[in-house]
Amino acid sequence: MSATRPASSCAPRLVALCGGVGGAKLALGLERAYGGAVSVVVNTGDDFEHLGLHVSPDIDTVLYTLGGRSDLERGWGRAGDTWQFMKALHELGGETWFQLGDRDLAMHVERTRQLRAGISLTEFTRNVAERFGIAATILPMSDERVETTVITPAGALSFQRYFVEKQCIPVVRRLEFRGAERARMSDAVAAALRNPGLDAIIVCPSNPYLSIDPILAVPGMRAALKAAEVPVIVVSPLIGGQAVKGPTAKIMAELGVPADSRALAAHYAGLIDGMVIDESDRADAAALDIPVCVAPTLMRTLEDRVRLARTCADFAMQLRDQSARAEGAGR
Ligand code: FO1
Repeated sequence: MSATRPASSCAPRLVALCGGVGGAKLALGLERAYGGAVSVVVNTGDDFEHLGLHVSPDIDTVLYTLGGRSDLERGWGRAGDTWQFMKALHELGGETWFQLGDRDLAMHVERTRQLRAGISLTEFTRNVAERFGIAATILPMSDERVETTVITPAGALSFQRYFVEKQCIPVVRRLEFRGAERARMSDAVAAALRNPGLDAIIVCPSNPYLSIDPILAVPGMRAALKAAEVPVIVVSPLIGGQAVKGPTAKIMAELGVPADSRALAAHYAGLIDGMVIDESDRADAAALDIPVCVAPTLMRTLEDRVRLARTCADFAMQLRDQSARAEGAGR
């Protein structure tokens, strides 16, 4: 980070990096707090072709969450969905391991149709966000396919086979982001990161290995985050050494990494300027050699989401001011 730019006087302009359920909660808080000043760069490494349809689970989780249409209980899919299609598919002996609700199905059918007609994933996502009345800009990390692949002792599993069909039970030896080397950061993501008015970048409390690393694997992404010259802060997905939901702690153990804030900071070393950790992990703060903000990070209610969003933005602005002062003093 360098502090060459003056702090903006209105809502801080933020870019958030986000995966599915956990990340979307903070993205919602950021959107409610700062509206159109927020751009959310979303992981598409979970995307896959299923039943002939292009499914983008993390994009949809963010769209449904920010668009007030998500099933809050499950965290994914649409609120009030019905399952007639799945029942009929089951009757026909079709593949039912991945559940597509009747309303959710409309998203996949329409996205597939538009992608085949030459509309980019970025454009499709922008149009849906507009129709859902979402103020924030929601950006797929790339318009090209990147396939998160889980390498287990029994071989390679595509992400959804690992996550949904095998329920994250296989041991993770390694993760591969197939196609990432050929993927291009979309122009919209590049523009959001190059925006001269950008104030901070926030890495949401998403799984670092499954949700954030695919974003960082897109060529040029790490360089663009650095070149933005704004504070980059990460919100730990761990609370008391455990993930609120999902396999973060399990994967860390399987990769031989302790499930704590220090290991997360080491994972993001060279990229982040500060970390937000939960109050229950307060003891970890002393072991971190980057600035730390200790705050309640469990997001049960909308108020929790907005409060954490404001805490993150305030912390990032503090880092920016400190860096400006240090630069001024060094002159
Ligand atoms: N998660 C499940 O655990 N089981 C499912 O059957 C399932 C279906 C599904 C359909 C559409 C969608 O957008 C998401 C869906 N998810 C399902 C969630 C998804 O696997 C995960 O949210 C992510 O990919 C991890 O972030």
